[in-house]
Amino acid sequence: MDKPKVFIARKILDENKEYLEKYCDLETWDSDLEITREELLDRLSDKEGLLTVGTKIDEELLNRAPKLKIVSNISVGYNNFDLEAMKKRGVIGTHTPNVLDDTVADLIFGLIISSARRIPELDRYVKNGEWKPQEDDDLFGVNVHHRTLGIIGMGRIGEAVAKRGKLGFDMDVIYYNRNRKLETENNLGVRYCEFDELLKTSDFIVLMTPLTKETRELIGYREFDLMKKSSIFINASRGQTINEKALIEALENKKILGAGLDVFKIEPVEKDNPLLKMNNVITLPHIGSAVEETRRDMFEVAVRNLVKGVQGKIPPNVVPELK
Ligand code: 8YV
Repeated sequence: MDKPKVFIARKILDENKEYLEKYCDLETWDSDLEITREELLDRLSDKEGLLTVGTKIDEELLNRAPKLKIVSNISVGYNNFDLEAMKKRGVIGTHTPNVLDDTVADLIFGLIISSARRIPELDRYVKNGEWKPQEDDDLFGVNVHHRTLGIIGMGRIGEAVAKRGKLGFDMDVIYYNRNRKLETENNLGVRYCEFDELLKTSDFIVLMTPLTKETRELIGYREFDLMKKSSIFINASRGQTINEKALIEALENKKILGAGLDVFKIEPVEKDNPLLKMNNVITLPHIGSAVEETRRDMFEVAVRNLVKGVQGKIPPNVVPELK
């Protein structure tokens, strides 16, 4: 019997290819340059499976891929899926949860500590030959330990951040989520808090909600206005969960103390984005899960999902809305 045809829209590891070749007829995109939309649509005309990151899976793509059974995302986020369109066609969508939780939580803590203690800014001084005297209180930071950490979106990654804050840094951890997480509250001693109250009382606000219709620009002018002037805002979810203009305005007008960002409205971030000029903003190129062993795990989960999907079986990590 012919093996099912699949398209791999980005570079994967040799071990992934070896695994996939056992079960699938493989076509791969091996260039470092991202595949163009048109090229991708052409390649999908006879494919049953697609392995990708961030590709928009919408009506247009589905129309051009009549045999498609599964799209396997190499990411935990799946805001690239038009869930309604996929549901209508019976196309499965999978993601890579769990394996990156601690890795992303580590990065978020990195952003918290480096914003609070101004590590990148001070690093630049030292490397530029300027040894700022320790008495220069213009360069003092703020404490992380024993401060209030507010987490918006208490999923698996949110919990991993809460654990670090509570157990590692004796922080008072509060959270806001669509539904309460009583087990986490009991296990970790974190407190549920209404949205506005969290914004008003947190020293560090971590946004860790998936991007959906409901969370698009969840944090805007009103929300930044509610935050303390001394607060630091961290976003490692998706750039569109905030109104970026409102963040820029809040920073320019000193409505908040600083920000740590791994994600932007437009990625790669535009060169003239004012955030890039601000010393009190740490900017990273969307590297929350970018650790070799974590990426290897994500790839492995994603290729296994793909194979199950093209075999007509139910893959382990179908996204909840398409189950
Ligand atoms: C990216 C992420 O997938 O998993 C997610 O949702 O945002 C990241 O892990 C990764 O950066 C690959 O581009």
